[in-house]
Amino acid sequence: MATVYYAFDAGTGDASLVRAASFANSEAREAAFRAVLGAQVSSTESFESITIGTLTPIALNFGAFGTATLNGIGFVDGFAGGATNLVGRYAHAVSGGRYFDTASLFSITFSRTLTAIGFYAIDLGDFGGSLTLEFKRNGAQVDFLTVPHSVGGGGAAPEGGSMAYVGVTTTVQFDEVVFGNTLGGFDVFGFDDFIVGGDVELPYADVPASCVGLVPQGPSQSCGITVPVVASTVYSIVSQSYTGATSTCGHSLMNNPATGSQC
Ligand SMILES: [Ca+2]
Ligand SMILES: [Ca+2]
Repeated sequence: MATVYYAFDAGTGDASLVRAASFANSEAREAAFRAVLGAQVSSTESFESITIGTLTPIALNFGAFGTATLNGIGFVDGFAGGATNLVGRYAHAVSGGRYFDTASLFSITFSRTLTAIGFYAIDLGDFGGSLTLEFKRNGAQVDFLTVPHSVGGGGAAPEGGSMAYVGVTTTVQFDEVVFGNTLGGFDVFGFDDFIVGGDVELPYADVPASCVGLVPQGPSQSCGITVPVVASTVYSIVSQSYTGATSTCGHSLMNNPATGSQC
């Protein structure tokens, strides 16, 4: 199950030279999403260090939350000083101004498991397309949702050139997100300022597939295993308090990380 944090700022139309008049709604929702994540949030991948024109696969950096690879259709574009690409897409930040521009399907594969992702999305739905998010773990779908943005036509405002914030938390860990477009090749989207986060990473062995979805995956709980939240990417288990519902995992808990999960 996923929880979506969404907000929208109207655009000025696809043919406009300027960005949305305000990002206030989107930025307020980002702040609210970050408040939910607390300390479990990565650094921001803003695309500002990636050369304009770079095609996929594109390497992304999420600091303490690992790396990722962006595959599929699209490229990094950029316009300084708050300008647009003249058809309604642009970066979130004024300084720098780089973002990912895509007309179709793409995916981000992460180096670790996560339970949260957030990003700015530009120019959604102005030609009738809807953004979908498929969450995967080890190649299998664990969640799917259609982002609840408005859908218009013809590139006009308010959808044309709009800015939206989309934050999602999931109750099941994922290691890949597939970004779909119901009118791929026709309605083009822009993306910027990705963050990821959520549940702490388990050491050495991940949560076994038999545990996925059985208990909530909260900031301090994974399949009934309580692990500490530390700055390093290496964790050690300090307690083994089983707090999950009755499941096939029973009360059998992860043992020494060196020997893997016994759940
Ligand atoms: Ca950017
Ligand atoms: Ca569009």
